[in-house]
Amino acid sequence: MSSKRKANAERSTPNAQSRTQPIPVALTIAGSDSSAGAGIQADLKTFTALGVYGLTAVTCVVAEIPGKVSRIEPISPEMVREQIEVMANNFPIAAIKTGLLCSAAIISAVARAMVDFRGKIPDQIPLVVDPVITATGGDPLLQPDAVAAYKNELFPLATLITPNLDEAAQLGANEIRDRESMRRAGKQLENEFKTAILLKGGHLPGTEAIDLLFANGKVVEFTCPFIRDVATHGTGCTYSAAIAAGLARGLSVESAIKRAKEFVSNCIADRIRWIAPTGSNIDALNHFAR
Ligand code: PXL
Repeated sequence: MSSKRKANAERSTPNAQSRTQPIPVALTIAGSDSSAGAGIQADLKTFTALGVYGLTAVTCVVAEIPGKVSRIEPISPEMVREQIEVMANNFPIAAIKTGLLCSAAIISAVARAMVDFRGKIPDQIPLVVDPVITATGGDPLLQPDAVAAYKNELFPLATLITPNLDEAAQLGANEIRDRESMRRAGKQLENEFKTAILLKGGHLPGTEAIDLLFANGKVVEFTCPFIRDVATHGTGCTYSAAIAAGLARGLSVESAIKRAKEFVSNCIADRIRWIAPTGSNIDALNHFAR
């Protein structure tokens, strides 16, 4: 290019310089939520809000509104693997999260892809597993026989697993009624799955949303005021995506969780609300809350 044309090109693209700056990359392997409050849509909004470039491997498509799942269709395990393979071969992925994985066959495909593409340095590419089993409204999202595949194939590869209290129970934790039983259950899961566990206590009675991190035999508590009267569809997805974003930016697991919890609380506090034709509220987290 002549020096004059080069100078013109540079003038017409004033931020060409900044576009070449590296931005951390995170991959989400999750389902599509047509109402965009949870799933891959929540993950991408979270990554974007936190300054991370998000890649996706879609595992299933869910037709739903907050509180009511209408239909789920899985993507073939081969196609899930191919999405991961193409991304891993071309982008400098710095963190990975999984959300809704739908079936045992997809969990197995994801676990095999993790072994193949995370290579021999899994510590440098953290994997956050959000073991999505049931939608906030109570509809089942994961096929019942898939829990065993989680335990046997994916959990051994995870840096952090982020169950809520219902998911903890379905993964075999003893009954959780209060903070003490929550501590016992978290330790039990950490010992069984041999990796860090973030047990999310949002459903416990009380004025605070308490989460406990069990890692390396230690317990760390994260607390935020509980925000009432907001339908919190997609909170778990947003939380795990925000943790993955923090890890992609080089934060420790503990710091990533602390920032992610603040981020989710802001998204809830600044929620968006519409009135449906039935007259009921439809709430969505505001991922771009100030
Ligand atoms: O919030 C859990 C969840 C995760 N992933 C997808 C979903 C939902 C909830 O409905 O649709 C794709």
